[in-house]
Amino acid sequence: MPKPFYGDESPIVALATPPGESALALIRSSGPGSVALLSRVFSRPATLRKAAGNSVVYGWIRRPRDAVSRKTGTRAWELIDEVLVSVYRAPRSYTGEEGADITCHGGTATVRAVLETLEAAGFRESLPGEFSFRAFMNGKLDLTRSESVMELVRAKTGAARERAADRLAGRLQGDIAVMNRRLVEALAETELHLDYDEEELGLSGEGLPGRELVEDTLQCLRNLAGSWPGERLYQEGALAVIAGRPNAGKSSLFNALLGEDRSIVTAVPGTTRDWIEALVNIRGIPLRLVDTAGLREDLQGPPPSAAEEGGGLDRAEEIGIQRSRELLDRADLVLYVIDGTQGLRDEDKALLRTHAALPHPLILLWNKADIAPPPESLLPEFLPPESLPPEPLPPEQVPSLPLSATTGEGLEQLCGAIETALKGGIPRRGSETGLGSRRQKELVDRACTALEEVLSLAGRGEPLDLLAPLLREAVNALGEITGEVSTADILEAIFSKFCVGK
Ligand SMILES: Nc1nc2c(ncn2[C@@H]2O[C@H](COP(=O)(O)OP(=O)(O)O)[C@@H](O)[C@H]2O)c(=O)[nH]1
Ligand SMILES: [Mg+2]
Repeated sequence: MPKPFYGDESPIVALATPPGESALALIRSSGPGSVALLSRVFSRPATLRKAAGNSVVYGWIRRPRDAVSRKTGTRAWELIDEVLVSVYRAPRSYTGEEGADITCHGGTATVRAVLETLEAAGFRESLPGEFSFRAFMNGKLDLTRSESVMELVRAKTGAARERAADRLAGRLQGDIAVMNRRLVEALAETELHLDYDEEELGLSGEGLPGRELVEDTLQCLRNLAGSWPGERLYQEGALAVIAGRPNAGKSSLFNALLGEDRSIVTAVPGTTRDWIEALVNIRGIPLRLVDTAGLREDLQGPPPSAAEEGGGLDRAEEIGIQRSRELLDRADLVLYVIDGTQGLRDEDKALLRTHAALPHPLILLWNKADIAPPPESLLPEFLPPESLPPEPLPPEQVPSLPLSATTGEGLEQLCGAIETALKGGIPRRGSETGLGSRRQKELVDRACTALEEVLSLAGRGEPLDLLAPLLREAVNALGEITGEVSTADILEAIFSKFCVGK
């Protein structure tokens, strides 16, 4: 069989629901002739073949028994599963092609048997994102909407879903189309002037035709580019590491934020030997929260040599601590827990100084506030200035909060502080459209750079034939965002990141 490729027209199938045990599973198929092909392994072939688009047909998936059993007179068909088939007729389907969704029972063996039957009948297993690829090729979705489909599949929080749904509804596509039209207009005017003598048209110096159009569009594009840090946060989430001395209450905080007892909490220092990660939703931001092994002061130096081993700490705890440090390097945010009953120890100061070298924001938590009231003012005497990170928040703004991981006091304030810390440098935005992928952001940047250059060259009175190619470059970048301008390898790179069945 030839290697399948995006863009061939063969009938394809894929399981669209997660594999495993479930009441029902959805297997989708698409491609010219796919309904007739399916009817070959369906208990009511004629009904299925005649079914109108957007209708549902009840029946069984079945497969022919082999020749030997046919001779022995047993039933010619083996029944595989009782199913409902939703029929689509071109162009009224997700892909724009004829197709059928098969709702079968969700057992692993059942799904496998149905898929095998369909493949034996002539369907081929789809490539990742191939359904969406076909939808794009058939003009059903532009690239921004195709990408938002995957965003919806991956959305971890309600806020992330809302943003993706906005893009699926075509809002970003619409905004890009408006900008594109303006630039094309500016380009057309520029090219028109190229065909004539500039003197004749009365142009001089800064005469970039459609200059205002270019300036307005550049401003809109800059706003759009500015949306990405925020959008990215909702899509990709952030990594927050809980750090602090052993017994400070890190695992208790982890559990409190999770709302369940995932991490072992004991009164013996060093219980959390490695690290534990969980995904929590903090004000709509998907936060990967990590509970680490305590970072002990006596371990601040290089790891002990083999000869020194066998001292106070066992190997497992050492490895855990090493991993904690690596995690801290990658963190977007550190929640530093101080044991209120012990106060700020030299060990804490040393650790805070280590964090000061890292660029991520820090939130200090005075834990066990229920039994150890926090000092009158946590700042400044509580926090030695040299222990504070210079970026991204100035020292006086490092949030420090009293907390009780066991009673839950201070947790709400902590969630607010996490949101503020992560959105620190991100401007607050209203209901404006936002970008949905890094790819889109890069193209918007490319368009901005080209337009900035157009304006700067025009300002210096450079001739129009130097400006026109730059305008065209911006138009092409916008066209690539929606997919109007695309090449096979760009498309393949985008859709191959999708999951199979989408
Ligand atoms: N009273 C009180 N005890 C706490 C609080 N947080 C943690 N603890 C206790 O402190 C001990 C150590 O907690 P744990 O979460 O295991 O600390 P870790 O070593 O930093 O992970 C346990 O006995 C907890 O019950 C708190 O807010 N108030
Ligand atoms: Mg712990």
